[in-house]
Amino acid sequence: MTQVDFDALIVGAGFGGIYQLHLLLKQGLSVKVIDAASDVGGTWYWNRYPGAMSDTESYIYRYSWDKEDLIQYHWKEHYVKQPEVLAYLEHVVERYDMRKHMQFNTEMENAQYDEANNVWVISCSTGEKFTVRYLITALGLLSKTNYPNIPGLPRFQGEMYHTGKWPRQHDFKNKRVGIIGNGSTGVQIITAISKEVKQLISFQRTPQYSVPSGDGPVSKEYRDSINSRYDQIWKQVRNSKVCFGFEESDVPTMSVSAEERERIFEDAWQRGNGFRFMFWTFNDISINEEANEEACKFIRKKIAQTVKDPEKARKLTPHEYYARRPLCDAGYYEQFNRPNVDIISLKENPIESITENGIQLSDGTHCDLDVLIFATGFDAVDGNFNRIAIKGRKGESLKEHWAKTGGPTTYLGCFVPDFPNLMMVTGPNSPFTNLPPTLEVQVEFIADIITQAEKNSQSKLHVNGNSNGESKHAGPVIEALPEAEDNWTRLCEELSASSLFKKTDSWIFGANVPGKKHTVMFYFGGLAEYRKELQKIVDGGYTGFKPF
Ligand code: FAD
Ligand code: NA7
Repeated sequence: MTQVDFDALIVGAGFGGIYQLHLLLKQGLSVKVIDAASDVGGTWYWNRYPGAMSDTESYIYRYSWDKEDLIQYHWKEHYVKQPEVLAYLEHVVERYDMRKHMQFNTEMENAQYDEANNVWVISCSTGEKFTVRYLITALGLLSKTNYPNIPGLPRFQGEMYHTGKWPRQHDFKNKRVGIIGNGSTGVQIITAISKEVKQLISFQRTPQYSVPSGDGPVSKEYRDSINSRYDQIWKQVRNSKVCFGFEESDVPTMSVSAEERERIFEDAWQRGNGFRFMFWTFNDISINEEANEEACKFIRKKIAQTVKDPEKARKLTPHEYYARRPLCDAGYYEQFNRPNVDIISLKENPIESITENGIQLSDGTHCDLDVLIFATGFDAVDGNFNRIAIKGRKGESLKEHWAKTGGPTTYLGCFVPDFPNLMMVTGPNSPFTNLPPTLEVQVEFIADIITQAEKNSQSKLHVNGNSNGESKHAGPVIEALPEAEDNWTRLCEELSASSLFKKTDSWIFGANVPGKKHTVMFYFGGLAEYRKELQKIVDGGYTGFKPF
């Protein structure tokens, strides 16, 4: 049997990689985690921009598996801010003494499956090579930054930042700041820095719908009440669709009177949270055009009521479907009432070029800037897989495999045929939800399938071991069948067919990066249904996999 450095290599030290390490260590495997970052945290290591925070409520933006820690580890407000999430993940790593299994500043550059020996050989930016039996990627679906290709960009002499690669320090006082991008990140950073900068210009390509987050301090009574109900809470979350801690509505928008609709939307607006507004109010906002327009009209009315300058309000008002990841904010539209905050509609007045000291617009206006911030998002979901070469059974890379299948296809979001013993946490076509609960389900499934395969392998070893006690068997091979990948892809396509998300250009369908194929990249069936699918597979003796 080939000598291995570790049983498993996990790539990525965010929410997914940390939990995967915890479980595999518990199973007695030797495991190493590597990350390109210089410390743990993943998303919350890289995204240190002002205003960075979760848009899932604090009490469920965390792990569910350590009840004592859940109850004892404090959270102050309804939403956890970036420093708190980072501190939480660091705390979990310390609590379970996991750091000694982690190596930072180490990027996986390529990985090659060695079929003869049934091992993966991974080459890293440090020059190191690791030979392992299992390769588990927890690369993050929002971690490869997307920079716009705007003429003149390298000429800019001021400070330049991407929100997804934010430095530890910045100082924007008395500076003129331009921000390109107004998705979740743009909305957060604009809301956070408007009051401290000399001037802020939002360069907006497509206006989006945002609702209040409902953030604020939590009382001791509220926390105690959550703590006393955690078992119920996680049960509800795992049996829901989007896992945001509320019961999703089963009421169609147009089945109630106009007054009742208004009351329900207003209630959701007052409670706060984007997912609540989209999925708790009615059951068809994301799939029915008429229902969607009702939600749009409500939010447009709120924008008109909030933004005093009619010209700014006009530019901020969206007219497309309300069908992107639903945004929420702590006073985004209000910022445009400040005299130092302005907005340019790039559809009306496109950027001609970036200059040494600002942005030149097509109408001849030059915006002088000291700081330029790109809140332009990520090459999401498959971006991190495509930039490195992960080569499977036939020496074919994932990128090549996906070029053949027509998109980033997987079985269950975790497995790909011809890539034995490669497992992905939140790979393409994973559930579209609040992520920690989904990450946990996938991490547990991966840990379980490895345990089962190891057990099977031990019994085979018992039967086949030779007289020297050496194995003729090179360890288990966990590999999805091509038809399982096809069926999963078809299911994901069917589930997204009626979604207005599909008709709207955003990262969710790969439509935010020029040249990237617009294709299904998520399972829209919800976590409850996803868990049922997994259970069926286990009950069937791991259907969809080659026997192992
Ligand atoms: P990540 O946290 O992205 O970690 C992946 C790690 O892999 C990174 O540290 C990266 O450096 C490393 N890596 C990637 N490629 C390589 C390589 N080749 N070699 C070595 N290391 C590599 N989700 C929610 O559910 N709710 C929210 O409220 C929410 N808010 C968010 C806010 C922001 C600003 C962002 C960007 C994302 C947010 N998300 C949210 C999504 C968030 O990414 C997930 O919730 C979660 O943090 C993902 O954890 P992960 O472990 O899968 O990946
Ligand atoms: P998003 O949601 O992809 O938003 C990116 C924003 O950047 C969006 O407003 C884009 O406009 C804009 N953008 C991108 N490229 C350009 C160019 N070339 N010119 C002008 N504007 C551009 O990324 P976020 O980081 O905000 O959020 C991603 C997820 O991370 C989010 O859902 C949370 O889960 C955390 P567009 O709309 O494409 O016209």
